[in-house]
Amino acid sequence: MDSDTQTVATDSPYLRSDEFRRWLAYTLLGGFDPAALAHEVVRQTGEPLHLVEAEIALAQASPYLQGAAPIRERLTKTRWVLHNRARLAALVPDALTVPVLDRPDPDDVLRHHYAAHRPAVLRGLVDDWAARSSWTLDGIAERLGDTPVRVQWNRESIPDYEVQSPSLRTSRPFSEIAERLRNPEPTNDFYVTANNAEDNREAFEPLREDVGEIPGILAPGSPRDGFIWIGPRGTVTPWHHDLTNNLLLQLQGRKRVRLVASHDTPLMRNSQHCYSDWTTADLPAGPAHDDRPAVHEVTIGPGEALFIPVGWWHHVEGLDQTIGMSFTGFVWDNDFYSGYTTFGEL
Ligand SMILES: O=C(O)CCC(=O)C(=O)O
Repeated sequence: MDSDTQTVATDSPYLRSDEFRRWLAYTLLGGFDPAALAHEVVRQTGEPLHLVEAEIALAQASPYLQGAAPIRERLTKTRWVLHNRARLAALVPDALTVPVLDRPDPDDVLRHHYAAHRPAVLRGLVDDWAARSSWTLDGIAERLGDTPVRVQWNRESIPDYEVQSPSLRTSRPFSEIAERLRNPEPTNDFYVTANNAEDNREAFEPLREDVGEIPGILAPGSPRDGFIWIGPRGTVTPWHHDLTNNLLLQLQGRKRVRLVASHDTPLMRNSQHCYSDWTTADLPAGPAHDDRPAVHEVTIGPGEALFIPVGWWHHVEGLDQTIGMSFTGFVWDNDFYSGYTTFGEL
């Protein structure tokens, strides 16, 4: 280790600041060309070129940065592996079609979707459930009356309502929620979501007797513990991925779901936990282009369930007033949560 290079100081307090040095390390490790970087820093800060070049040389000579280089190389290699998967998946003409399976054999679901890590729409799984006919807005309103229900409220007041969802959580008598739901105007301002599930366990208990089983796919008894989703036309659940495999079931109304394969995670602008910085308009359905991943699109209606593989990105829009459930209690290994550690900034 050369101690001289570590102690060289430039004459610019800004270039010597921790903030600039953190940014410089991040940018150099990201693979930015050092010469181009020097000119960019001069352009943005007005600092003299020779001082900027000296600071960049100091960073490049730093054993701290050199020690991090293999991590960058491993990341680059992982991205290469994932990009190859994306190119191979795009080779077939129906690459963006989400298959629809009618009353599927659980073994086919396991073989071709769960273990194969590919989404599918599953039909005919819940035809015998009482909830198929009893979970209408009027039916639920009658049973719940004024029972307080946890709901995401005032979502339209902040752009990152999903990330900030704990701060938007409130309780309202179900009768008040039902009244808002009866207004046909589309809105994303309120939504009973899985985030409210724990708080709503007792409130929704009377409804659960109408929930049946999905034999061979969900563990016996587990559907009753599923998450309940109730929202107006116009809800938008922004791009994110789950930490488990998930089955999203519609009982009333349609949802349009866009999906991006987990192998395209490097393109998902994932700067925090499971969220993406892409907006609704940024990623319409279609093949990959420029820095955008291939986007699948499917609409699910009453009685249909979408299997969303763990780590697959999804974006969900309520095309109608919707009532549905989601489940994670599969009969197959679904504990991908306990190995997940990256809850913060990425
Ligand atoms: O139905 C929705 O609005 C979102 C469902 C979802 O994203 C999920 O279950 O992870």
